Amino acid sequence: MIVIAAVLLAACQQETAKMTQDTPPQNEAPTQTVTVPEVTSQAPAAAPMQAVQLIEYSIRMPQSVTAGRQAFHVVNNGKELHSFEIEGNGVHARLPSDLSAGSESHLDVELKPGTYTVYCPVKGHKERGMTTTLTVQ
Ligand SMILES: [Cu+2]
Repeated sequence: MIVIAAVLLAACQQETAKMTQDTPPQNEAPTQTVTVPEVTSQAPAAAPMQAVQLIEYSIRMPQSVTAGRQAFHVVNNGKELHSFEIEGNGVHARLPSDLSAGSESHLDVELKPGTYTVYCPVKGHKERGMTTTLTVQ
């Protein structure tokens, strides 16, 4: 009797699982409609994503990007604390907080054509090689 009840329950749960699998698309649709305008207002032109890797002691990233809004996706692949700062042509932006090993963050910057200096602002790291030049075209 318990077995049957369990089987019935399992069958019932499967049915519920199927139901919930079928349901999300319908549920997601209104949520997406609500979310999209919010995202759009934050990133008007869907800024291109630039991957940045921080290690001891260098910064791996594209040497040139196109002008406009750029989204830097910064990952600390090193063992020490690192950060990401970009400076030039009146722009001076930095990650809101330093990144511990393995963590990542984003920095959105509006860049005009020109040359920018990118470096790790953690003490002594720039001098050890965590600096590079970014050309914006
Ligand atoms: Cu560093």
